[in-house]
Amino acid sequence: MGILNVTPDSFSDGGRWLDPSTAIVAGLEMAAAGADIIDVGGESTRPGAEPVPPLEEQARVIPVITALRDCRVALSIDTRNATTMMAALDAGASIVNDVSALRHDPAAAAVVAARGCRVILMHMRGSPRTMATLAVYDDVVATVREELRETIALALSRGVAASQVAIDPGFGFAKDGDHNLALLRGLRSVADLGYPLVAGLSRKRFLGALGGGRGPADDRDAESLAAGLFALEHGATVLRVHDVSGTVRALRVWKALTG
Ligand code: HH2
Repeated sequence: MGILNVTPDSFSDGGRWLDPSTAIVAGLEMAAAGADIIDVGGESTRPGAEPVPPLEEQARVIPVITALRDCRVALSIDTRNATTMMAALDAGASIVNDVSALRHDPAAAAVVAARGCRVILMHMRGSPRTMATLAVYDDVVATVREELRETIALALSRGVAASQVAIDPGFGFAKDGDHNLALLRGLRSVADLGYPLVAGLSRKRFLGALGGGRGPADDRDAESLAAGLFALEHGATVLRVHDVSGTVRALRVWKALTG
């Protein structure tokens, strides 16, 4: 899953694709490089980020989704807002990626249930503005697993079908560096919930710290690849990445070796 942030302030590619024509070219390049999914987002969810009004979010993402709808790659919309979900599904997206797991907007679950699209339910506590203060766990793996189980049950109780659901442990969302590392080591236990598992590790700060680099976020692709391959070996089915070309080439080698 290639990441296409049509935002001025995303943590690693903010401002790069804000002009729709550059975003569309970047999306086509991701498709040509071998992405299976392109995840289009119009609101940064980095720690401390301010919410973006849904109409502004839609003005950023809808032209990009409309232009990419025929590129034979599945499109997902990275949003917490029900009206943006609807507009994106109408424009050609087939997957909803909601970092709030359908909790931020009370109308979101009904949209996903009615449209029958795939939905990624990610683990987070609070909102991007408040989550850093909520990173408190005795056993982060067991707790994230349990909270994801409750999140899935809530979505199902609102009419979403189990066959629509994928899950994501939410690396960097209400977790500190040690939590992220423990969660990655214990990923198999989250995968054992039995749903397709998305891992969003790309360029996250804890990987930069582990790799010893002090550079900017867009200089963390080597660390991201190492962590991504580990995630695949421990139950992940989708890697959400900024560097599609490098990841696809690494995966070809990995698949040739592992069968
Ligand atoms: N991480 C980010 C955004 N959306 N969605 C899922 N399912 N999993 C993630 O880990 C995830 C996500 C944050 O990364 P990015 O989109 O690069 O940055 P920003 O939120 O600043 O736009």
